Amino acid sequence: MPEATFYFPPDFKWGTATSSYQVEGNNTNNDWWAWEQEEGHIKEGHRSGLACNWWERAEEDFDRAAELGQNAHRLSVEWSRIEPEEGRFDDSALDRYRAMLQALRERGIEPMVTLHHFTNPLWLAEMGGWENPRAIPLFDRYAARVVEALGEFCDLWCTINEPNVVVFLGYVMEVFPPGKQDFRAAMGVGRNLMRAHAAAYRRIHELQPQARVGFAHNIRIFDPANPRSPLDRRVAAWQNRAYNETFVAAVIRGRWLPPLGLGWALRLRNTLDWVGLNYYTRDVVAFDRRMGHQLFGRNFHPEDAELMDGGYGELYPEGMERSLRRLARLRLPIYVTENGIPDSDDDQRPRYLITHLHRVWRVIQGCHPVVGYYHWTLVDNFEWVEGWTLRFGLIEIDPETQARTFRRSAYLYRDIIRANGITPQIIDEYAPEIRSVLLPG
Ligand code: IFM
Repeated sequence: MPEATFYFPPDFKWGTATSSYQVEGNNTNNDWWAWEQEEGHIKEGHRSGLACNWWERAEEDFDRAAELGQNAHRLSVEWSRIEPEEGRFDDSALDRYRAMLQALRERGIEPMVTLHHFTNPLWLAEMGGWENPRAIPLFDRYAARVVEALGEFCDLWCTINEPNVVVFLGYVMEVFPPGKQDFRAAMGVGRNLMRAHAAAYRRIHELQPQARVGFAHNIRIFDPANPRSPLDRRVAAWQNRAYNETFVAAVIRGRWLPPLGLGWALRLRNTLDWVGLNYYTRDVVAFDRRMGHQLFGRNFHPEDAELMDGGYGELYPEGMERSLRRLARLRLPIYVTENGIPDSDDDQRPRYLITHLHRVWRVIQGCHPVVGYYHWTLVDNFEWVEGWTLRFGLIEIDPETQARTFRRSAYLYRDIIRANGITPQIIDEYAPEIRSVLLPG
């Protein structure tokens, strides 16, 4: 009897994801550039600099994506380029993005455009960023300009990337700008981001009725360190609610759930056409009364966990399935808008890719509509506070010379896309050590 192939639906989208700041280079007019210049913020004093030089040469990497058979790409546009000063829009920046989207289309790659991926124009940061409710109408106006300019090439929009990450890393953990530890401000920022999402959702549909609009939600699994401890269970459940559930509840049910807020948010209700999952890893959580800013949870990795480079997290494919099954309850199309691993020598990535995609496949077998997968990422790029120390790319880059080298995983992803599934031959060639797990008997 022939061995099973894990086939994906015929119209499945296979892509990679990137963000403007991480790949374009010289994005000098935003809060992240300012943050980078301050000592101690970025590991080893690294700088984004020219990044992957996409502002000049994105098309060359689009060629590489096409060569690998990808039919989708998620990129973001940079607010600080498009609106360099409040109210002044730069048509030449929009033209560059039009050229990029056209280039993707010409290569048979469908673009998904993210409007906000972590960075804020300096002028917005100076007026208090997302703590200031004025950010909402300003984002709405910016979204309108982008859709008017780029709508000819794109109708798949992601309003905001990982609002929960913006909130927790910027306003609780002090590692993203503005580097605060202020829970009250954090929750205000979270509400404003979700209000901005809803405003943009409506605006985009007004301008482009056929548009499909969603946001990219980072889900992290939080499991109690000791499942028999009621306190560990309680803090894990709280972190889960705060991080994973409240943002989605606002835009699906039109409700603020604590700690994000309390009461109705009716204007926000039903403002998703699809939901995006960014899944990477899980934490185990133990109650610790000293960790008030983390809802009294101390987060760590299980002792026997296999870790990714730089302690980025546990390699935990089951979390992909658990996250997708949670989102499936929303009864909306799901894109895996990000999933990937920092692995500079590419010794874990093949296994990571196959096991995570196998989990996606399992969820699709349950008739849940996962419609696409965007691997993070196409080429190594500037990894925020980790600088260039973490390498997530299917393609390796030397940021000094800009030289590219395909990693083995790039060919693995190409072969999966070609087969539109995971075949026994692919497993044998790229990760024979997991054959007995995926193909028992
Ligand atoms: O590089 C980031 C991306 O910008 C947002 N999601 C997680 C990725 C890897 O850390």
